[in-house]
Amino acid sequence: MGIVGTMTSDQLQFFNSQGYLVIESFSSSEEVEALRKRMDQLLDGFDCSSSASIFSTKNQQRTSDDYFYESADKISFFFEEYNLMLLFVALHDHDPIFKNVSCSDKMSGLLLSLGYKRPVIIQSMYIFKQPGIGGEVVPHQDNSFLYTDPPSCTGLWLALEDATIVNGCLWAIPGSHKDGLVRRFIRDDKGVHFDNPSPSYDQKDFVSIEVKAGSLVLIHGDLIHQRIRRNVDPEPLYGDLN
Ligand SMILES: O=C(O)CCC(=O)C(=O)O
Repeated sequence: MGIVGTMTSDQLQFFNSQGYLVIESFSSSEEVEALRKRMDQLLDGFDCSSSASIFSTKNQQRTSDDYFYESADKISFFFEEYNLMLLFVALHDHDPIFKNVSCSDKMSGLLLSLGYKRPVIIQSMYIFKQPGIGGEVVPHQDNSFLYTDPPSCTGLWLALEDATIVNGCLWAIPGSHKDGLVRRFIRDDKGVHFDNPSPSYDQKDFVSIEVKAGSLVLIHGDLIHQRIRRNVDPEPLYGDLN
């Protein structure tokens, strides 16, 4: 028998109404450990004096260099603002350990529940989240960047350690996916740009999605979400965002 959808109707209902869903204990501690260990090995082989570039959601022009576009079908390293490093793009295709997890029946089962017939992975990232350093990810919808008509993107975000408001958990506006896609990121002969300006969002509408290591967060492609950086000794929560 083929793979079947594995989400319960309560989970599906939560995802459809909120635009995200946390699946606790999705990955075992052994699986999490194997991914982290493999990343240590990949990092050992990375020469940081070589041609890594900076990935920024605030300055999209930075993501338009050749290094960025050539990263689509291999494992590449990027830096974020403020020294946080991020490894990016085709882990699911090029590394057997990451591929096993990304292409598992467990993952497919979730996507089949969401109505996918033949889910395809188009991008994977591994993001380091040391407390106190690293950039922010401004409010966005993944469908702006991974655009299809009709929309078809769902994000799968696996916590490899406990993710909290201190070390960079996700934040999202529940239900915001129901308002549809607000803008597209476009690459044309003028370079890269958005077709519309960003709306301004009230930070009070965001909820933090703090999760334990091994939890998986499903993110609807139209959900407004972000990452806020906080210091180890936190400032007032919304004090430094503008
Ligand atoms: O995990 C993060 O810090 C942000 C990731 C994110 O928003 C995204 O990849 O769309």
